[in-house]
Amino acid sequence: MTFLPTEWLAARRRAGDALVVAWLAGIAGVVGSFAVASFTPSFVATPIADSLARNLPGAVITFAIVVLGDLGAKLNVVAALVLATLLLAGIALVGIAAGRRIDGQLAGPLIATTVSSVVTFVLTGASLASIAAGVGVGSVLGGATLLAATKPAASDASGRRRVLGGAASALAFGIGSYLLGEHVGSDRASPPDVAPTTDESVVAAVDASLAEADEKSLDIGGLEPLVSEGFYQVDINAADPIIDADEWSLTVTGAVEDEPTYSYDEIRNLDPESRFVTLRCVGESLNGKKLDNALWTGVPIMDLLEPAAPADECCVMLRGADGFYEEFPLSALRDGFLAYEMNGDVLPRGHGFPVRALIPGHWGEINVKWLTEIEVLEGEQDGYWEKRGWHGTGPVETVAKLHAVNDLTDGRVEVAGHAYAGIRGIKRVEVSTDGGESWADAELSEPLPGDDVWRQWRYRYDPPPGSHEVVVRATDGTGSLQPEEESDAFPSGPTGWVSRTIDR
Ligand SMILES: Nc1nc2c(c(=O)[nH]1)N[C@H]1C(S)=C(S)[C@@H](COP(=O)(O)O)O[C@H]1N2
Ligand SMILES: [Mo]
Repeated sequence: MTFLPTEWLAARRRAGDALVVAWLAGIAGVVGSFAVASFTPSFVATPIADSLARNLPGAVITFAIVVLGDLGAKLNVVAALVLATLLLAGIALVGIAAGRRIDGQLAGPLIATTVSSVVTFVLTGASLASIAAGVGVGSVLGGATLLAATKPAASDASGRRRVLGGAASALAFGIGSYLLGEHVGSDRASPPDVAPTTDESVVAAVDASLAEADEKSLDIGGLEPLVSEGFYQVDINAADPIIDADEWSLTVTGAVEDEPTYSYDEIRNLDPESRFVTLRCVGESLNGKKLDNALWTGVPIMDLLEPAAPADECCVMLRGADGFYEEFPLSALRDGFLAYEMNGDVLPRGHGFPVRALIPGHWGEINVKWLTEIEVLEGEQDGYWEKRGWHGTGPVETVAKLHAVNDLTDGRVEVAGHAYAGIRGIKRVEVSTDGGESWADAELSEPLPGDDVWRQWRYRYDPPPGSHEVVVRATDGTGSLQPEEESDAFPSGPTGWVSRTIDR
């Protein structure tokens, strides 16, 4: 080993200590923000995750969706957490450096607190959670400085104490802010502060429809009933947007004679109806679980569009409060629906509170949530996903999924799933238990009312000894058989027949 001057060694050690303390400060800042905001748009990592999702190249996003699936969304959040920590740690380093130049022990921590709070506020627009982030950063620096000061500077012990002080402050601060967040959660997401309709005829109709769905559901272990219990959620946001119904409005713009704006109350005062509508995401895998059904209450879109007197134009662009937008033919909008309730409850934040669009028969992506604008267009434009290479605005592909394989007490095997073909409807589902050599009709659940609703299918058989391949395929209401040719979700939705090898 070469000889190193002690001064140089000390400086290197000091720099190392500063990095550790800054890193701890960054973590404390993120923890403080999270403790107050929890996982909402007020949390410092949320806008970073959103910005990654919106700005990464389309190919990267498509890889994340098609190959990584839900893991992709998790990785996005992890990346955002690391970036948020780095950002606050960087500010802490600036604070440490400034503190060394300015007299007064707490100058550095104070600068770091202020800058971190301001930067976090600029990112999130949330005051309390931003202050918590700043105080997190500052208290670690402060703790490190104070404890280090109990030993002469430049001694080894001073450096150790600096790191120890930082770590202790980070821990104390984390616990403190968590407790604070429990009590003053003004930056936290609360469920929408509005009640579902009390209109007796609406409530009665909803109850009757839900009871009908319950009754028509085939009771199959491992298979969602006709009204999904856990409705999938897909959107470009790391945390659900929090929109105040009182401040929200929906405007019709573009190639229209008039540009009416509707408030939440105005929409809820129109004549409501309830409809079953099934949604399916174009980016899911062939036998994925991003296919669900609910009973939605709201109003036909044309009730709001007609007063605008749209020219008979080619298409519309729907825009959401999260910056999402999708374009599709005006003709598809004509049967569209605006929902503000889901299964008899106020529309949950994750599904678009206050109001979302439901466009029958098309892929999920044009069912814009947190809807704020309906723009009538004179020419075609690309939507959010089309700009990233997808073609997900058209009618859905026909699919029969296989989600349940159950052993019956009499030795038979029961296979079951859902089938969906948008507004074409499902006429028939067939099952093969010999890899596609021979086919038999599956039992279908009784159809629910509505133009765009899935069905359940079920088939029971005596399993041949050993391994066999079950294949399932649907025929839609027009008599067309589900296409056998396999294609990936990208760009226009998965196709093929679902098959599964079963060993008995
Ligand atoms: N505003 C907005 N609306 C949106 C999205 C979005 O990211 N932002 N995602 C779309 C996609 S890709 C799908 S599949 C459906 C899913 O609706 P859900 O989350 O209620 O199941 O919402 C659509 N509406
Ligand atoms: Mo989707």
